[in-house]
Amino acid sequence: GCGKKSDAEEKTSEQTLIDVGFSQLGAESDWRIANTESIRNSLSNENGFNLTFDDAQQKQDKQFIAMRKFIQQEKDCIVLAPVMEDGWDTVLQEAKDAGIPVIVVDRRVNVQDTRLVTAWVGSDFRKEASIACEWLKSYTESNGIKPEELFIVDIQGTLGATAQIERSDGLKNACEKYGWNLLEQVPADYTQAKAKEVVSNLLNKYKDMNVVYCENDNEAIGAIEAIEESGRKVGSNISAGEIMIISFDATHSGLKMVMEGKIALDVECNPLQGEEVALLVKKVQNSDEFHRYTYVKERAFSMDQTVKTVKLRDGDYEITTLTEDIIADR
Ligand code: GZL
Ligand code: ZN
Repeated sequence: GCGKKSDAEEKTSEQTLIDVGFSQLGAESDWRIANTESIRNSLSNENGFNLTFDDAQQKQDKQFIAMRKFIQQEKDCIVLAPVMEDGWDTVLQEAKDAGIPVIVVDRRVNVQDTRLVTAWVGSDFRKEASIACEWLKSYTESNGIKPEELFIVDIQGTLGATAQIERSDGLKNACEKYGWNLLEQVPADYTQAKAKEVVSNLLNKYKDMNVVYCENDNEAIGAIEAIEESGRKVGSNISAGEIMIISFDATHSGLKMVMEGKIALDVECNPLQGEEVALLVKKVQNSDEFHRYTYVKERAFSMDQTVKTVKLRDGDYEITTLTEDIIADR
């Protein structure tokens, strides 16, 4: 009834909280922090959940420990944000044997038996890479830059993560297809510090490097620091000797750099998966029909006016010109 809940009602409403264990891979980037916040806010008590959170500091072994703890605690459901694709078969089989559904978010897992994963919510990283590479192709054509004049370095994310595999492959394939020079692909674990160190080394090694493809914004910030400290300029005017930065995530700090013309293109990777995850957990819990795979929406931002749309397999893709209010609400 309305008004004050009776003790009995209070009791049952306590019992009906869905008991969820969330194994988050780490806190390595702004994207990750936003992802954690989104999921924790959505899987709240008032939304009907009792959430146990674990941060594995980017170590897969710590994720295994967390998963086994959740299995031992007989959680109703486990949410897993896997640090890399491989190695999950055993612990996911243990969860299945315990009758606990596992919902994977963000990156994917590479398992023999796909039934070990009840559902997945995340981004289409391959599409993100093709948006970036098709934009670069259009940009060079619109600005009279020959393909063989591009000398690209790839600052990779955590090796083995779906985002890394697919963003790196997308670039590699585009370089082969369009005749761009791919100088080197170097891992930097999605962190600013590692990217700064890696790009400093690459600057000494390759005088002709003119495009830095960063697999997230934290790496882009580190790359910009290294480039500016070496006396070079970042920007879009490759012919004038500027080094072009392409990045992913479109975090607040990344978009500020786009606004300042320091990042030429930033492809969004939407971390706000909390609502989708909460919906999925409830549908799985109530045996309602649900989507096995859910892709979150993403855009791409640039201040450059020469490329408004790019052609992708599934049709034209609009490049969003960045404005202050878009940045404000990040
Ligand atoms: C992508 C996610 C990546 C982000 C990085 O969905 O896995 O991990 O691009 C984050 O910022 O560290
Ligand atoms: Zn459907």
